[in-house]
Amino acid sequence: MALTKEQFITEFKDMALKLYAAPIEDLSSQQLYQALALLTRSYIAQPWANTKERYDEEETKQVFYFSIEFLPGRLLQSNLLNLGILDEVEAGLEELDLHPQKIFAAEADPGLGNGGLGRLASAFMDAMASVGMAGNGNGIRYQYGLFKQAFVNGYQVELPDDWMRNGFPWETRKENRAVTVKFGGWVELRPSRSGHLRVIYHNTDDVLAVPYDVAMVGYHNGVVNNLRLWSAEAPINAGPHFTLEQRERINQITQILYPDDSDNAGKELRLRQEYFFTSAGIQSIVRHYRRTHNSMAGFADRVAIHINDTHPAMAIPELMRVLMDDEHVGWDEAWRITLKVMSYTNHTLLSEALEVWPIDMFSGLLPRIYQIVQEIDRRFRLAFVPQFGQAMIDRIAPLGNGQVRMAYLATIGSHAVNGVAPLHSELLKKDVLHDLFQIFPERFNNKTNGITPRRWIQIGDRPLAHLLDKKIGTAWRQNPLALRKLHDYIDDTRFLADLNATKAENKRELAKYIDQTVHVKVDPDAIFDVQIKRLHAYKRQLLHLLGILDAYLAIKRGEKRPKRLHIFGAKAAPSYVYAKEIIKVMNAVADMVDSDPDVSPYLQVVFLPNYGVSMAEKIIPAADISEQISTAGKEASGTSNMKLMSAGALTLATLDGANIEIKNAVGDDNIEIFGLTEKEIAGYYQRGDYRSRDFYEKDPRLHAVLDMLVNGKIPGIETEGRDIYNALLMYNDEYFVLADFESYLAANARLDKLYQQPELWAKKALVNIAESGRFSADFTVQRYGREIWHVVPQTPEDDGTDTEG
Ligand code: 9GP
Repeated sequence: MALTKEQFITEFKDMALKLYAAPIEDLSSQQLYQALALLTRSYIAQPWANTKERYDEEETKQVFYFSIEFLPGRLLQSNLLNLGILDEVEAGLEELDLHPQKIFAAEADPGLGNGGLGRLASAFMDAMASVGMAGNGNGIRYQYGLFKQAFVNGYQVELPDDWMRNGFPWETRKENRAVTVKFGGWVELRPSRSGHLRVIYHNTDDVLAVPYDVAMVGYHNGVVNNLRLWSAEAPINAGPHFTLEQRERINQITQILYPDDSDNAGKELRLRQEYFFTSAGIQSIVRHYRRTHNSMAGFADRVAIHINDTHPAMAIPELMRVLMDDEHVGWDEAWRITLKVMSYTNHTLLSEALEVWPIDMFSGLLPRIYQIVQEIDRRFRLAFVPQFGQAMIDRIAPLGNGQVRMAYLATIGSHAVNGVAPLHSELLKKDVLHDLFQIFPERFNNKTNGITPRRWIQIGDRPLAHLLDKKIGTAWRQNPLALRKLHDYIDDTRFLADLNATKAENKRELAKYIDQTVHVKVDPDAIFDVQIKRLHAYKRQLLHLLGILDAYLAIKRGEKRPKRLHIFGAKAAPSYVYAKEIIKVMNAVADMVDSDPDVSPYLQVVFLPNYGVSMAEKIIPAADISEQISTAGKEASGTSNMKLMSAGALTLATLDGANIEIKNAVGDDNIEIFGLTEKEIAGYYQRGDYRSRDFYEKDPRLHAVLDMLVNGKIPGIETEGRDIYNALLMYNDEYFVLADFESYLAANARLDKLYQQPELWAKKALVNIAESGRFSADFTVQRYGREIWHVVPQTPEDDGTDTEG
């Protein structure tokens, strides 16, 4: 859109006055943010309405991305960027003597997601709008995010993430689009006079699902898509017998992301959440469709629904329910439509993340849905037992072992099933969904994850963005494949020095931020070695920690090394004791290193609390090394690996997830690979001959490091150190940390050496930036669009460079 600086200044002052009846000089950063957000919304309103109208008029096929998490990050800057008015707005604010970055920082990160899964969903929202695809999100409007992480005495403490405290100016409440979601009670099936089955519900607990819509603005293309978030409310005519307790139970549904599910009540609440947003989404999609169509026959030509991980897998029986019970479509036709509409992405091979529900709970809470799942199960068995045998079908039918198995249900009810990196997609076929692959081989495919360089470079890394503009022009901002032009400058000494200078500038900025947030002074000349992701044993923050302890001992012995600053950001799930123990030990090691004058000139460790999208925007541009060190075969894809690469960090990686594609993209010389391969690990499993103790016995460095966990050298970790020591030695190190220790150290030593040659380092950084464009989510969603959703993407065109296989 077009907006001059002067126009902006007038409109902004006007908006601030209308909102606060005060001149801008008197407003706080939060108030300025609110005024600016509302003004920005007013710019979005018309293209938002136009986009909707166009989709309806042209009967565009629409994608609905169902996800229990979205992690959009702050929206103000990104909306201004995508509208094409960021520069004008910043110039205007500066002219008013205001600090744009201070105002942007007043925005709370939406607490609607927690990790890679949610961030990917939001990257897809941004990408779909930006390539002109009609893509909508469907999720939950959580009052509270997962939790706000603080450290007390080195321990993780979980505080409420009251992210909506100051309101969420980007949302629009649409009570005229509310729907009712039914729980519990019982159903009666009665033939009606017209021959249809009448489904009569008795004694249900009804919940009103009220949608809040958030605009998803496309980059410089006038497209604005919709993210619909559902909030649970008491029914309007709840009647005199509606108790406070009932009201409370309803409020709970959308109160918090991932409520504690360590007991049955918590589990049931999660099931309620899942059905709630899935049912509300399906009902609203069908209702919208039916406004302009008098039958459901063409539904699958106009609608694609994507199941992001299994949380929304109930979309399958729910669509069947609506088609049959409300629209009176027969089973066969309803199933044909459902299969054509639904597609499913699996995001993990970890068994604990493959959801199952106890049948008692499921059938009690969702009696009609359970009947439909039973019928899906019955027909599945009938169709495939003759060819594949009872034993195999028993293993993979939707119902089995007293459970509803959501990954199997999702696979059976979708026409496409994908993993998120080639290795992961292969392992799905080989392992977790192997039997289903035998039956439906044509459904399985890979769609490697992607990221949005708009947020990570254009917004997050402005020094780099400006340098790129100067050297290769601005085409990369529209089409990130244009970053490849950087290869032409691989021998341009001046440019390589400039690249190093932007990194140095970003490191100084991060050093300031670290000082402000945790009051630790770090040396901006150190190597910034970054590991930012959820804390999980398979991601092996512990291996990184053992490496730090080894460096500590080496420096104590008098070895000289280039100074390294290890930066961690990670939340542990509140009930994940082992992960929390690792956090405690990390914090203890950070203190120990910091207070040792022999060591602190060469080594520093900082664990930044409450890692999230906004913090990532600060850390990533400053990273020299990106640690992607999961046990091979365990990380489905990863996306921080892609973001860090695009900032020119060198990846220190195992051959896992999308690391493999990064390696293929940059070549062996521009990435540091170490560790066991997935095949080698599978070999250990098959033979059953992994003995972690052998590594401990034969490697004196490892021995010394592990002993530190229990010999009192690290203060305050008696219990935690012992538990970790035992997990590694007595319980045989489930994630092969000890097996990979030696090669991890060797890879680190190579990086230390390389850092002594700044120009060579910069060349490798350059190759990483140049090749990062292929990981743009714009291309990822175009592949989904072409191959799964069958919608036609518009701009900009993928050049066919495929990262798959
Ligand atoms: O653990 C995966 C991560 O590897 C992947 O990048 C991300 C997005 O596909 O999904 C994560 N999975 C989950 O968060 C839960 O399945």
